[in-house]
Amino acid sequence: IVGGSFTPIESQPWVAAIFTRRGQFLCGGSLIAPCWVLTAAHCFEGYDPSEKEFTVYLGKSAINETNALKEQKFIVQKLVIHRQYNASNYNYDIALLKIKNKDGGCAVKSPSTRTVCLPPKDTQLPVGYKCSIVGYGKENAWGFSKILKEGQVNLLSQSECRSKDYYGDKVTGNMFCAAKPNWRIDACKGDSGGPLVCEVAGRMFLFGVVSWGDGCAQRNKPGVYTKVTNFNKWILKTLCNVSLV
Ligand code: 4AZ
Repeated sequence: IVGGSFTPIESQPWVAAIFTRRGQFLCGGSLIAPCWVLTAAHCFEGYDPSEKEFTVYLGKSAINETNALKEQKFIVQKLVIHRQYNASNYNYDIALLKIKNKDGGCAVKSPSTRTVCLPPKDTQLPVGYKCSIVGYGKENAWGFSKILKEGQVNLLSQSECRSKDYYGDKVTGNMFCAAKPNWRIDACKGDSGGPLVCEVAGRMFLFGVVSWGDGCAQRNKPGVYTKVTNFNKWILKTLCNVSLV
């Protein structure tokens, strides 16, 4: 996250950190059910989905620190990448991970670990609505923060984001944009897959998955997010179908 501030995991306890089996940090994610993490499909480019060679942590405040008292560690039992994911334009940039710990269990609720709500289908927040992005990604051109950060961004209209100066028709109906009017807060490399959450009626809902952008915190180049409300059915179907397997 460029701009914003450091935040304890207890403030965003649904944030997941996805690593390769070799311990390389890959992406963020969001815990939407005790056994399920929602993330971006593009995180797994170059990996064989059948390998499922990933480790997922919950309750982690920094990606290079271990706190055994707070964190929970999982392997990936099932990786479901949206069938229509298009690597050339990041359309349908959404994936689900089914996680299990070494005893076969899923996430246990604690001050550092909790599920986030999914917005009811057809929920539309007004343009300008303030939401939060969270991640362990780059703070600037030089390096990863490695410590969890949070920043506040405003939702942009589809027409603004699809304007010629912004992204034109690169922004599909499965995407939305968010930025700060001064362009100083944005998601960046390493924040991919992580949450954009918005507070509605005192509860936090997952509206976006960090997907792409032209650089970070650049004028007229907002962050682009996968529109979670387009995928209610896909998420429910995946959780139900796969749970039976
Ligand atoms: C990335 O490379 C990335 N400014 C993620 C988000 C944004 C840009 C790049 C949005 O993972």
